Amino acid sequence: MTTPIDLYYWPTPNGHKITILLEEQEVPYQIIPINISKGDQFEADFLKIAPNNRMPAIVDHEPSGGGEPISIFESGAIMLYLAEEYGGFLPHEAREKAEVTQWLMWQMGGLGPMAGQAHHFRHYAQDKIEYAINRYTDECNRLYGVMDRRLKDRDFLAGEYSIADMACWPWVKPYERQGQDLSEFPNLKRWFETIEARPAVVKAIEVGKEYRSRPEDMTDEARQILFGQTARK
Ligand SMILES: N[C@@H](CCC(=O)N[C@@H](CS)C(=O)NCC(=O)O)C(=O)O
Repeated sequence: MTTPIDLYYWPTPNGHKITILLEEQEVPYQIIPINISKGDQFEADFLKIAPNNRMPAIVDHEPSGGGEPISIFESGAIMLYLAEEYGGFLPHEAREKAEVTQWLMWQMGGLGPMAGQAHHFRHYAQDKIEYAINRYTDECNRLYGVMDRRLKDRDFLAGEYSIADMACWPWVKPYERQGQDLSEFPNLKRWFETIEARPAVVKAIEVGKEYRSRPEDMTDEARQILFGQTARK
């Protein structure tokens, strides 16, 4: 590969998934920061790649089949593409592959959205709505329980360390902000600490550290950009 993958990125759990995979694969990439608090996700050039105005997204300038660059949005689709194109962390055999893809989809459709809402109502919402806080904190707790039971008799969520683990791990990382206590989930805690210690993961989490900000520091302008979105504007 002579041209690195373009990674449209901001240091959030969905962004971390992709830096973790690229670091594990040792695939060269360059970061293109998408400052979601400033509205970079609405720039016309970015929307051509990511019409849902969300990062992460990638452009692979040298796909193995040749031809035009391939652009991809949605972190799960990006992980599947990178694993298939650059190897590792996704088995080829149908049964083993299905194990991984179901846990990847579980993260995409369950853990990510629910934990995201827990973060929102616990930390970003200015009105502290008890029903919403309890609803998403409890749902996170249930999902952590699903992972904990799954990890009772295995090291990783689906066979060997895979893109399913890499997708879930960044969403467990801010567990305290989701109102969770890992000591309630001993198998999940072991899994979490094992992955946390991997050199590629340590490196991946450092990427874009300088851009990180805390919910408490969010400006009114950023709040409007992130939480004032409708189809009309
Ligand atoms: N399902 C998408 C979710 C991506 C997503 O929600 N990204 C957030 C940051 S974690 C974002 O770009 N937000 C910008 C916005 O809300 O306008 C994925 O997994 O890629």
